[in-house]
Amino acid sequence: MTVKIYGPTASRTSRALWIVHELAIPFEHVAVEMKDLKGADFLKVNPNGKVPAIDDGGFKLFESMAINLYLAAKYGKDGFMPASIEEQALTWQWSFWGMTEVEKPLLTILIDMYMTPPDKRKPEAVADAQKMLPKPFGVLNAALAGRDYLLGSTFTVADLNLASVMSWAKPIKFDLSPYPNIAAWLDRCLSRPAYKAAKGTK
Ligand SMILES: N[C@@H](CCC(=O)N[C@@H](CS)C(=O)NCC(=O)O)C(=O)O
Repeated sequence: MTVKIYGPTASRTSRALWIVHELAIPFEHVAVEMKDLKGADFLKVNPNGKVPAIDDGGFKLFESMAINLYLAAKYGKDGFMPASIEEQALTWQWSFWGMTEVEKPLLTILIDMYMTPPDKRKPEAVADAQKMLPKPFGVLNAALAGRDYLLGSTFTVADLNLASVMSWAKPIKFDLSPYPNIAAWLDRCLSRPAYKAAKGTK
């Protein structure tokens, strides 16, 4: 059985591509273009008209974090999805936290820097977004003190999900020097061969 992964690599689809490489899950990458997301064919896969979305043998799922938690629970091994309910809850915690506390400000800055013509940029929105990040980054930096990964010494789906969101700190050149634990953890996660393999897809 192959899992179909829908969406271009240069989108949140890279999160799902990372996990299928990480877990060596057989997959088919359907690099549907952004312009086709509201077409009837793709709306049958994800009625929201957004990527990523997957089809795992007829089971369809959207939302990047839900997709990765599902794939980890179904195909993970060696603790990639931790066994205890408490550690599983921590993977949900960090996945939701990434989406609710840091994704939006990081994306605001990224879009302004790379996807917005200079005359349409909004420096006030970027300044507001910059101000939103130190508080959650302080929380994450403290959580990573004395450990290599979010749950301890092993790379899990919690790290993959959160690092996939935090990876946007790189293209926006966010100064992580006040957060040395985050800087080291992010480099550790993003140097994984599976991350690089995922970024190399179309
Ligand atoms: N919360 C969703 C966000 C999905 C999303 O907005 N994806 C973007 C691409 S990165 C998209 O499909 N945009 C097209 C649109 O909003 O019309 C997730 O994490 O999967």
